[in-house]
Amino acid sequence: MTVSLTRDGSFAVLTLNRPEALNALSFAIIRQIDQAVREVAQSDARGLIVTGAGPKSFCAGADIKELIGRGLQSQHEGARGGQLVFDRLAELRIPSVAVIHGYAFGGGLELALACTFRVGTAQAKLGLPEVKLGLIPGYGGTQRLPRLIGEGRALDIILSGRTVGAEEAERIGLLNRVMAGDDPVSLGKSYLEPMLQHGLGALQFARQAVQRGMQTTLEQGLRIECDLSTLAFQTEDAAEGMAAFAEKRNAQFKDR
Ligand code: CO8
Repeated sequence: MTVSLTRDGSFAVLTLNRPEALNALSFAIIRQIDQAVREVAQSDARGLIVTGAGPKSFCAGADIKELIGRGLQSQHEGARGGQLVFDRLAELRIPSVAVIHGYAFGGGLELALACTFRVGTAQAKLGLPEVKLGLIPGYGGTQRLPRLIGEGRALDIILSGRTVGAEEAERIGLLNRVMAGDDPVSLGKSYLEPMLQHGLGALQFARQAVQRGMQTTLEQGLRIECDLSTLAFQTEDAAEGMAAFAEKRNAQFKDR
C-alpha cells in the first residue's frame, strides 16, 4: 500500500508513502486515502496526523503524468471524487493536523487544507501551481484557501502559482505554526496533545460552530452557536468540567 495507516497511542497516523515521486497523488492513492479516512472514522483514535514519507516532500500534488490526455467525463469524475475524499477527511469528528516538511503543492496543499490544522518545518514550501500547467486547483483549493486566509491572499497565491515559504505561510495563517524538529509524528503529536486534554465533544462542537458559522450570515451563525453551546452544556464532560472547577481539581474528561 502506498498509503499507510498506523497508530501511535491515541493518534492515527496517515502517511503518503511514495517518496520517489515526492508523494504525488495518483488516483490509486486518493482511493487509499479514502479507505484510511473511513477506518479512522470507525476507530477510537482521538487525533489524526497526516504526513508524507521522505525528507523532501509532504506531497507534490496530483500525479501530473496520470492527468495527461484524460477526457472530459473522467476528469470531472476524478476531480469530484477527490473533493469528496477530502470532504470526508475535513468532516472527521476528531481533529486532524497535516505536518508539512518540504513541498505541499497543488493537490498536496489541498489535502492539507482539508485537515483541521497545518503545521510545518522551516523547510516547508507551499503553493497552488496549477496555473503553470494551464490548470486550476480541483481538489478544493479555490474554496478552502480563501475561507482560510481571505480572498485577496488566496487569489494572489492561486493566480501567481508562486511558492509560499514557511515564515509567510505562518504569518498569513496558512500554517498554524512553524515547528522545529524533523519527526513529523512527534511534531503532530506535540501540536495536538494540548487540545486533546479537553473532551472531544467540546472540541467538535466548537469546530462545528466556527466552520458552519463561516458559511452563513452572522445572525444564522449566532443561532448555530446558541444551539451547539446548549448541546455542549448537556454532556457529561461539561458537568465534570464545571464540578472540577468548583472543587479546585483537574477535570477528568471522558469524551461523553
Ligand atoms: N506528479 C507526478 N510526478 C511528480 C510530481 C507530480 N505532481 N511531482 C514530482 N514528481 C516526480 C518527478 O517527475 C520526478 O520523477 P522522476 O525522477 O521519475 O523524473 C520525481 O518526482 C522528483 O521530482 P523532481 O526531480 O522534479 O524534484 P525537484 O526537487 O527537482 O522538484 C518540485 C520538486 C518543485 C516539487 C517539482 O517536482 C514539481 O514542480 N512538481 C510538480 C508540482 C505541481 O505542479 N503540482 C501540482 C499538480 S496539479 C494538481 O495538484 C491539481 C489537483 C487537482 C486535480 C484534479 C484531478 C482530477
